[in-house]
Amino acid sequence: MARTLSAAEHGHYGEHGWLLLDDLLEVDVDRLQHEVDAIASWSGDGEWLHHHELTDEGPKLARTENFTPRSALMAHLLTDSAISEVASDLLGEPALLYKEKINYKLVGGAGFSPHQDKPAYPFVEQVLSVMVAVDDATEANGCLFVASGQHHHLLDQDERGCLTAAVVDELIWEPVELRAGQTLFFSALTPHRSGPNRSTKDRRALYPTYNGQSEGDLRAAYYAEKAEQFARAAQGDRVQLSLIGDFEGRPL
Ligand SMILES: O=C(O)CCC(=O)C(=O)O
Repeated sequence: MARTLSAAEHGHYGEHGWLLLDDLLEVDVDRLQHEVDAIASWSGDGEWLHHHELTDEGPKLARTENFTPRSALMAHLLTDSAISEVASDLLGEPALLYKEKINYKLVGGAGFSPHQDKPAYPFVEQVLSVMVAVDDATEANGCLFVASGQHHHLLDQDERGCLTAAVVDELIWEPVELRAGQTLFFSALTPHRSGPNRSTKDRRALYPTYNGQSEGDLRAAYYAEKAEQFARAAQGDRVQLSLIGDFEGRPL
């Protein structure tokens, strides 16, 4: 039977704009970690996208996207498991995978400026962001901080597509620490940010993004748009990972 949410879980999401669940991962954390290691090691030509950053310890992998076509395990976990069932329940209709990413945040990896995800997602109105912790995410290694109850509209953005300093100062930020294997669902309008990884262990996280079936299957259009925008983008002072400038990592 499909995993659906209780009234209390729906209530929490509706009030706060996020929901943390324990019991959705259908494989052992070791198996997930092993698959993330395998994806990180992919080289050569393929449709997947690796992005790197310069840390004080040298160049490191920051993100991989577009990996479900080549990973049966990830395709299962993100499109045909309790995670996508809960995404469907929250969207109120079958959830389709809009995009998928792994943020590695290896030791010394950079954080993300305060932002809402929605401006980074063209062609779509209702979007749900999800984080599956591959490693424990703590304040020391750069867990998310969220502003609860602020998921009803877009807030003022700066030229990077991140929240303005005035908005950031007004919001109340709370850390959301996750144990490896836990899943955090949050609205694409929920303001969030994260710090760098100042610990001695890597903090990897898997982020599927979903839209409702009524808006169509937009994954190919998203990756085509990303390729086009990246081909046109000039190198700046930050590594560009997405269609907004939220990542604070330095270019190689
Ligand atoms: O992984 C993190 O620390 C934050 C990620 C994030 O906010 C994003 O990718 O939009």
